[in-house]
Parts: sequence; structure tokens; C-alpha cells
Amino acid sequence: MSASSGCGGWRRQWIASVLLYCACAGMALGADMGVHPVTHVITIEGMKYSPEVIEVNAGDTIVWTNKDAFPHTVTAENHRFDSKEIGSGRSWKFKASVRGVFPYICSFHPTMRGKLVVK
Ligand SMILES: [Cu+2]
Repeated sequence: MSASSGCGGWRRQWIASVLLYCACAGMALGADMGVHPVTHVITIEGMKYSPEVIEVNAGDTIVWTNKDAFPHTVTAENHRFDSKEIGSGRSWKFKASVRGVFPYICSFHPTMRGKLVVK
């Protein structure tokens, strides 16, 4: 096979324009659709939610993992969500679909406070 071809230049240009088109389309899609849903992890340890405040996008999932030796809950003050009891070493998952600010507490230890911000 010969490396030199009469239409190599044309072909390169065509490929370059296709690549450019894809890059632009990708950027436009990214801007329109936002980011893909992701999962955020909050650790419950030492009677604290860590991080205490988390900002997520609607559609994201949040997982609380209890690393304490006793149970906790993740209970929204407005009762939008309630994990009920999360035993030691267990996790609870919540998909944030409604935008807003959701302060939450542990119903067993009301001094434990966290805040979920859904954008
Ligand atoms: Cu607790």
C-alpha cells in the first residue's frame, strides 16, 4: 500500500471538521444537560455528619454511612425524607430530585445537624 494518496489532504480536512463538530456538540450538550448524576458520600462518625453541609445537583444520589457503634437517622426537618434507623456500619441512600435547602437532624440525637442543598 502506498502512503501517499491524492485525496489525503481532503480526507484530513474532513476528519478535522468532523472532530471540531463533535467537540462543539459535546460542549453544547454539556452546557444544556448539566453534569451527569453523581453519588455523594456523607460519613456519620463521632455524632457528626461529615460534611455537615453538602451541595448537590437534582438527580444526584447521596449515601450516608454510619461508622458509629450505634444507630443514627437522617431525618429532614420538613420530613421530605427520613432514613429511619441506620444501624452501625449500615448505609442509607437518597436520590435528590426536588430542589431546595433541606436541613436534617438525627431523630435519636437532635443535636446532630446537617444540611442538604439541592440545586
Ligand atoms: Cu444519631
